Amino acid sequence: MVLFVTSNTGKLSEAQAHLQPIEVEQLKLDLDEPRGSLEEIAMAKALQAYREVGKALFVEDSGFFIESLGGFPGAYSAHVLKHLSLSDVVALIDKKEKEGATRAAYFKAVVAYIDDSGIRLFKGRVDGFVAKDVRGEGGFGYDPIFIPKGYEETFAENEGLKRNMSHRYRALIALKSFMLKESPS
Ligand code: ITT
Repeated sequence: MVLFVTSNTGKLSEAQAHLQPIEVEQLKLDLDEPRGSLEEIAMAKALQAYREVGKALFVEDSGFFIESLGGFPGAYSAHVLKHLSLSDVVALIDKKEKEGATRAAYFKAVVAYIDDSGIRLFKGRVDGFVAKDVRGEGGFGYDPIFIPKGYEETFAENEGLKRNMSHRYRALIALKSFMLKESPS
């Protein structure tokens, strides 16, 4: 069993699926979120959580990076969705496209795992585009406006597609193989 410190139920259910057969339990802690890169934020949160609970755990910091906005919202992704709707984001990217920019975007996840032997980072990324409209009911966050490269549906329209290629899947598969190597039983 491993603790996942998060308040995001979308992240939690994906982590429970990706880490099987390792059991994942949610732990809600009110952690400070420093400004910085996903790596810096994930490390700081993992250290703070470990100081509080003293048990093996991981945190995951992720974000949606839009090329024409210089990577924004990135580490501010959760915050931005509290103030803007997904259609606002699409409208902004439509405007940028008219000015000659691409619709390229990616998701990135950084998992920080910590136990008594230290802290380790595992990363994943998936590239694609900002959709022309908000589509689909599945997933969470920016899923209804993200189309992975080579496909036509958004992650929210096709959760099966998301399952095996997402940034979170890639980071957590790396964590899983590390954990199974550490304690194979
Ligand atoms: P915790 O910190 O409690 O884990 P959070 O949602 O605040 O939850 P982050 O600070 O890492 O987590 O913010 C990540 C945001 O990036 C998330 O809230 C979404 O808006 C977006 N995001 C990350 N992964 C995503 C995914 O798989 N699909 C859609 N949006 C995603």
